[in-house]
Amino acid sequence: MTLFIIFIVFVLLATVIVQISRINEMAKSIRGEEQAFVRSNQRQGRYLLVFMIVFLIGTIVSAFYYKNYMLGYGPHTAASEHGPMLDRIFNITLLVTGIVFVITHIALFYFSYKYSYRVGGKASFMPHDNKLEIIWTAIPAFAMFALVINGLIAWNKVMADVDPNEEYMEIEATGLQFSWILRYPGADGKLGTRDFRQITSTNPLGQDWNDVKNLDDFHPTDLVLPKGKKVRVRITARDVLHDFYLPHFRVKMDAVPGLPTYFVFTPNMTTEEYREQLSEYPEYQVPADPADPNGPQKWEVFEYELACAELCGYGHYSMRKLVRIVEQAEYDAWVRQQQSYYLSTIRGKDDDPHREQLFEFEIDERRAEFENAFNTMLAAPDSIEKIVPLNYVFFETGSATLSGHSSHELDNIVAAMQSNPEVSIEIGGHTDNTGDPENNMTLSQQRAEVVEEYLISAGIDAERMSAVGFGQEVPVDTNDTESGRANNRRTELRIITE
Ligand SMILES: [Cu+2]
Repeated sequence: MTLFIIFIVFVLLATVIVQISRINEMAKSIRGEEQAFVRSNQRQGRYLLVFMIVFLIGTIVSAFYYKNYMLGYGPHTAASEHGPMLDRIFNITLLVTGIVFVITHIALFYFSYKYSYRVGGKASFMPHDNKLEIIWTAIPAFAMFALVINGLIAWNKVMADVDPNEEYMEIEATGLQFSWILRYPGADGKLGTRDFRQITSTNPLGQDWNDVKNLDDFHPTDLVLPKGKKVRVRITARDVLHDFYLPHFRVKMDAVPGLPTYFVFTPNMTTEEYREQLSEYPEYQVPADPADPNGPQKWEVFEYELACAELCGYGHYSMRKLVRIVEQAEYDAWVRQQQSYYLSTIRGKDDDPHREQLFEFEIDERRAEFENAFNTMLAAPDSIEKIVPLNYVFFETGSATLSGHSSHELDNIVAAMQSNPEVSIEIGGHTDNTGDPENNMTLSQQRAEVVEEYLISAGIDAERMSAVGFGQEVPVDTNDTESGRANNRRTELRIITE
């Protein structure tokens, strides 16, 4: 409908113009060719003058109306250290071109008016003027030179890479159709190596799991950074061109497949501080959701964002990520909550090259888990059965042969027995419920005895231990059933204190 109306308006306008020119033609023949020409020329001159004034006023009014959307002005100040410098350059360019725009605009229309056709008027003839040539060549050349030099200085500062000796953190952003995968280096502070040939559905970045630096790298959902810390972002793409764009930080860099780029910047305002600043502007003091006038205001729900600034396909719009700038302490807490991609997704799976081996930190974790369970039971009142599950003592199927790094857990028992000489234990053996119950009873007894023998050979007095087989009875319930481990468990300890 709107389109139709616009179409009709254009048709009517065209008709009016044609009619006016017809009337002009007729007037010409009535009043005489020359007189009509003079009149029309002067009228056009006046129209152009009016256009000049209306257009200039319009420009000024709109600039005033939209002033808060100019870079570095009002609520749109930069939230990074280099940001104000870029804003200044944009604004200097705007000022210079703005002045030129106003002067040429006035000259163009005013001269059209001033020199409109006059009967008997004569143009002055000036074939060449060196002085004029020099002036109108030199002034723009000088202005351009100043702008470009200024820009180059800023470019070199903004694009400077980090000095390897200074303190900075490095993260990685990989664009793909249609999302960003962020990668943080984990506790070692170093990003692991990647190889595109290793990209699979479970390994979206092609991280090389043989590189230990990869094992603690994590892929967070949001881009979280500490305020005041220099960040180097490695930027890559997996398929087509994308563009890593953080508008509030004046960060914008293409993500190119096969050609890593980077951007170094230092955020200097937390999300909270930026919101605080926005709260002073009326355009942010309105409800964030127009349908909910009593809901939070626009400044309260403001978030920094990461976007893709390259039209990379139909899902381009969905390449948005939340960016949060927080104080260092909050950042550290956030990092502690993140789980390494390797541990959460790859560990123990078929594509884990380390599945047969136990990492130092896993041994430590298991020790802590055992010590915690042992000490808790030790401190428990004597009225309850003090059962400590041995979650990491494994046996080969249908056999009493220890398997799968069981010695670490057994060593934990040795240590606990040594530091608690008053404690005696009963080692309980179990089996699953497949096979013959009688055989299972024997097997469970053998398993308990294998554990006992291990402890004896490690120097624990046999007097302090007994081994009992429970066959395929479900292990005595402990607070551990929720983890699902009770089903795998083949042995447990019962602590006896006299
Ligand atoms: Cu994109």
